[in-house]
Amino acid sequence: MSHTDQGFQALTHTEYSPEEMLRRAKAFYTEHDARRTVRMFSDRPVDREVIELIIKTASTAPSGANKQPWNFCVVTNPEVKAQIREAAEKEEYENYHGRMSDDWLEDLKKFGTDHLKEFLTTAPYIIVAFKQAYDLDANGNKQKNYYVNESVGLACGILISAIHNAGLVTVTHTPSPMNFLQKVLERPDNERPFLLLPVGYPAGDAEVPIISRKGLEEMSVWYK
Ligand code: IYR
Repeated sequence: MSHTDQGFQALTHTEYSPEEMLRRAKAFYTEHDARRTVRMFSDRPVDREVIELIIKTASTAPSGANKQPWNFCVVTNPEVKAQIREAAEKEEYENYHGRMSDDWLEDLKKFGTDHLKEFLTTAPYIIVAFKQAYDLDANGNKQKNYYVNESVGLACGILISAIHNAGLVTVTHTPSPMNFLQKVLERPDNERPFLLLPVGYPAGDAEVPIISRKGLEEMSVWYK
């Protein structure tokens, strides 16, 4: 984004034949339907360039007034990962032992989750998405951003697709509360942690829960 961005230019657009459109839509769906949230990671290294491209892909998301109110912090340092794991597990212990309702714990049973977050030290990368409630202009004045949660949520969705497209896996981890990430990663006051995503290869023996996705009739309504 540049402050000199202005004016209009002709749209660059690719149109497909109806057959090609259908083929592409099916292929895209099939690819996305194969994505699974994974909590068991391998420590196999992943090229930094792939992670850079995944983040650049996420940053193509639409955002309120094109403010792009996100910042992706990439952690590879084992000591920092260990620090994040220790703080996250401390919060999660409290969540699983009193802060979460019985209904919530019941809903999570089938995922086999607990307060232990080994993936935070095993995965080669941790990406922490921060949202920027405002920017500071050259004079240090606050410039408010718009639809920040929606914008960063969209960017994270595209991030997850890009991770899957590269043949890597992730889990959307939201240690709660997660303000410790602001301190550990030394982020400025206009940034708040939004989502934490470990990224890497799945463990060779990784398992995932047996779950299903809602069908079209369950999750869409078509008006006449
Ligand atoms: N944040 C906790 C609990 C948790 C909550 C939901 I909603 C999930 O879908 C999965 C886990 C944790 O990460 O374990």
